[in-house]
Amino acid sequence: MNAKHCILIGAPVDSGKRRAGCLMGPDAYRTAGLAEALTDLGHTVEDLGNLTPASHPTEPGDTHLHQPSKTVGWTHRLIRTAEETMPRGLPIFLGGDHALALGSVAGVANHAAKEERPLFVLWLDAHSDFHTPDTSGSGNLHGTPLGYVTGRGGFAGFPVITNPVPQENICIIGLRSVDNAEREALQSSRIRFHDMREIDESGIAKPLAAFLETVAEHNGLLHVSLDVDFLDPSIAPAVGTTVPGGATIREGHLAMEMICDSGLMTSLDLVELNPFLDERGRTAQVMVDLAASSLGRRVFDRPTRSFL
Ligand code: HAR
Ligand code: MN
Ligand code: MN
Ligand code: MN
Repeated sequence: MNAKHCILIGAPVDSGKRRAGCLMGPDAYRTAGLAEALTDLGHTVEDLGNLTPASHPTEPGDTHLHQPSKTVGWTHRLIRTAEETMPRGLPIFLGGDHALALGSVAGVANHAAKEERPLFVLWLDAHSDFHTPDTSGSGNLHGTPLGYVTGRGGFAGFPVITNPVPQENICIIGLRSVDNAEREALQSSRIRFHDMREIDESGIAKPLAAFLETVAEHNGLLHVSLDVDFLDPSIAPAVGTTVPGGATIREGHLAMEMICDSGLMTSLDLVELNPFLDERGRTAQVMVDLAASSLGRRVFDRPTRSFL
């Protein structure tokens, strides 16, 4: 693949849920050799280090939400960082929990609007993360980024979404834990979603190829958001919200290899890694290997131009 300028952005966001530990994620990816893997593939790598949230008010006492002010601070910081890095490379957001995607996706969407190109989002996750603060039973904002970036209401105090991602530009793959409020909202939305039952029956390549074709047809930008819990906990235990029955190592790599072959990916999130729950770094390593597959690591070149 063409050499890219990869910009590593440490985003030690830990405010999106109650169980702590995702703040260690960026350094675990560095320790597992992410920069070296990308350099070996011929890319240039720039590491911005670890960001901090923009200044934010103290947390309100009167809400069911967990640390909304801190997540607002992160969202401001990450929108600006996405806008700054997109024109000059391929930003890789090293989480941090999935609340970082409120900012990464919103910022990338602003860049896409400036370029007058549509943004597409591929969400690889056990969960749909389509809540609003009002529908979230847990009050954990890592369950809300797709609600936020599509412009659903209820995000008082958060940066106003100026460029909502159209629902039909989103594809979720890997679902096996969806709350009732999300299920209803998803089913009446235009989001494409594929649960593990469907992946079991027809494989992961078919829905992914169809989505990539759509992105290519529209000359879109493609943001990929890879949640550790997309993978089965037997291969990726280091996540607070394990759900059995996830993607296998080969399903994960096939998805990333197809993304690579498409040449479409313009930004990437690696989220929800909690190194405190890992076993000798193996989950961090799997995530680094998947990122490498998305950026060209392979055994043999495949000359085909089609996505399947
Ligand atoms: N839907 C549940 C909630 O809102 C669980 C959300 C968990 N989200 C993640 N990221 N772990 O996908 O609380
Ligand atoms: Mn998620
Ligand atoms: Mn998840
Ligand atoms: Mn591979």
